[in-house]
Amino acid sequence: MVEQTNPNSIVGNLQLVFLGPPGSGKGTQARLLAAEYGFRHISTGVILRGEIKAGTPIGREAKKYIEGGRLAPDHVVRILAENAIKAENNKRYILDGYPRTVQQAIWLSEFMNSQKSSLTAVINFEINSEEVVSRLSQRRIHSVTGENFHLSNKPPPEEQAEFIITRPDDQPSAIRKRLKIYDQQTRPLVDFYSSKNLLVPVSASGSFSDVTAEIRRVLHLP
Ligand code: B4P
Repeated sequence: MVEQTNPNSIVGNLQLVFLGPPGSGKGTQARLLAAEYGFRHISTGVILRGEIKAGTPIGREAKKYIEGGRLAPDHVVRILAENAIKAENNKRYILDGYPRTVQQAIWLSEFMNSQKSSLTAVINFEINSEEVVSRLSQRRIHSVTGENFHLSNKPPPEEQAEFIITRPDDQPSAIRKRLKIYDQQTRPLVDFYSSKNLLVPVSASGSFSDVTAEIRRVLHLP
């Protein structure tokens, strides 16, 4: 739990990482909290998909990794993440899905030091693999707005059916690969941030509002 006496002061200073397996709801919760508290949502997944859509050299390099369920190369994501953080000018933001490797975490720490800034907390989304597989296999995306849906928990609107797609990395073989990669490359960050006293666990297996309430509680958000 993050120790703060004045809940309003922390809203002004939040610099968070959302860590967790694919499909644990990092993006969903980041969007909800950003809308409510007005801090910026920096998702490397969203940025990478934007580069792929725009057909940039970075997007062309990242595409073959992401769509097959692998992580984009560290050096590619580093540039995108640091540019996005710099644009925020040390204000409040959530890093959703960055870092995802120990190398990225070391770079992030060096970068934040160079900006005279530091992380407030790393929210660790705890959830079991069965729940994650069920969520990802039911995730659908609006191909124009990028909005996320879930076939049972947040069904896409029927009148928009022609725009609703399944992400290439949400195919069953890619989901299995992403979970394996999470265990090998991202889970070590739990110990990394725990040893720095930054890790704040939350149970991510409840409903949308349960998870939001728990994040609010651990961060003492009003
Ligand atoms: P991301 O776009 O970050 O997405 P994600 O990890 O798949 O999902 P997230 O945890 O945000 O789950 P969501 O809210 O959507 O990454 C995609 C890919 O980009 C990565 O695999 C990687 O290849 C690449 N990438 C990104 N960052 C990188 C980095 N730093 N380094 C290298 N590569 C990188 O929720 C999932 C589903 O569950 C949705 O359908 C949602 O509606 C549903 N859901 C959410 N919360 C729920 C709840 N409480 N109850 C029921 N359903 C819920």
